[in-house]
Amino acid sequence: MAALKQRMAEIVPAMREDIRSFLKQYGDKVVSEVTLAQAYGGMRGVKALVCDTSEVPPEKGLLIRDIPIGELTDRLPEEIFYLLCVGKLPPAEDLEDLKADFRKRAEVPQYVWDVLEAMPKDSHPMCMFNTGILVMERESEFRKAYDAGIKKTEYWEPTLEDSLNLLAKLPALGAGVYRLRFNKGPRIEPDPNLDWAGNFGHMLGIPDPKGDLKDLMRLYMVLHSDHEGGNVSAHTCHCVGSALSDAYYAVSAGLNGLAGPLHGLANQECLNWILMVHEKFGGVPTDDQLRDFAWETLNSGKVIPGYGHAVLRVTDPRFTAFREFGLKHCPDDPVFKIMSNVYNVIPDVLKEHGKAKNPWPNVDAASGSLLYHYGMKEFPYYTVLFSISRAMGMCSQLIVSRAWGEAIERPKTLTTAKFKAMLGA
Ligand code: AMX
Repeated sequence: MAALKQRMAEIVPAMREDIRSFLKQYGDKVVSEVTLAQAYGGMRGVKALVCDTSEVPPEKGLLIRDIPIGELTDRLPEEIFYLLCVGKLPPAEDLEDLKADFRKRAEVPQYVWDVLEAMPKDSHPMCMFNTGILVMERESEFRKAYDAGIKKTEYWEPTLEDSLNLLAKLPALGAGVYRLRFNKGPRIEPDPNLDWAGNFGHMLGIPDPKGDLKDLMRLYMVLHSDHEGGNVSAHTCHCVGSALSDAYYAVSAGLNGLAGPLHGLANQECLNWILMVHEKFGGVPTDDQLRDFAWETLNSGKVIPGYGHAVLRVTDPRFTAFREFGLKHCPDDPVFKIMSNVYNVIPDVLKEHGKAKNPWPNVDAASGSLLYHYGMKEFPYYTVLFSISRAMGMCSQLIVSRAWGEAIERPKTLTTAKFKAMLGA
């Protein structure tokens, strides 16, 4: 049995028992209350979902299984996926096993390319990427096992199998979409000596003489891997998965949410804003010019992209990690410089503006300028990068919730008339 599956098999019975007895003892305790504003306002802050893979304390930023993301920036995405699932970083032999396992499962079936090649040439890369995932649903081991009558306590096993099969293929699928959609020439074969994210960088086919782009892809995949369970993509994946739809259906559903401009698509807006600054000032502006341009943006009723967050109340540690990468590898790149200088100016502007609860940058403020520097200039593609990474979080959440036997989601809705009657309005 593969090492990751073996470790999961060792921890799942105790996890299931722990949650069962916790619920038995405390199941009727109140953990959250809901105001009318929350019911109409995206359920913001309502504590009504469980996610054990990661957590985002507002004053700290992302913790993966209690480890701050800033301490994981030198790790490989394979290590992060193992950590998300098992709760511990892998020992060297387990890591090698997982890397080999991903390599073994990496080939994307030809029928996927046939479908993608038949799509209209102006299809959005996210739609192509997601179509690729959905069309592979016929491979699902979970669906086969379910149809054959698998026991509930074993659901996590074919879910892990589906997750490994799916995740292993995402670098090739993502790189294939890039090359097909943006006319970059034929697909590039994987390099058997490279890791999962390094291979993705390789298969994109962007010149990378020093290997920096591969390092950026490793970092990118680590930083975006998971962000609790309540964001649109994770929650959607979870909700669809709770119906026992398999990982292909559930992850694809989650990624359809990631494609939205208020969620994963935001990163392309950030770079647009920086490039607007670059064009307007013919290069890197002074701090005073930046400040004036920020006020112009705000006074025209727009937001400063890349700043603010629904949960965080500090600088996103993922932003810090990207900025440090840029300071090390491309400190003189003008677009990176603007991005970096913006950080010196915008928080004070937003504080003075007085609306945003969080005046600090989020992860999306930094990533685009680095991708741009390395020659990936096709903005609509950026969310596909995010998707390849976030699929690790979605899959791990799905595996863990299947392992302890989560129920199908079914919150109660009321009509506005009923709410009014309830409150005597
Ligand atoms: N610039 C200007 N105004 C901002 C702002 C910003 N960067 N961030 C928040 N505000 C405003 C909001 O628009 C809101 O105004 P309103 O009362 O007139 O509607 C007010 O401040 C309060 O908002 P909030 O509670 O601080 O934020 P939120 O939880 O409603 O929204 C977010 C969070 C990220 C959507 C918002 O900060 C924003 O639009 N930021 C810019 C876009 C962005 O960076 N998106 C990436 C998010 C990360 C991700 O999911 N990928």
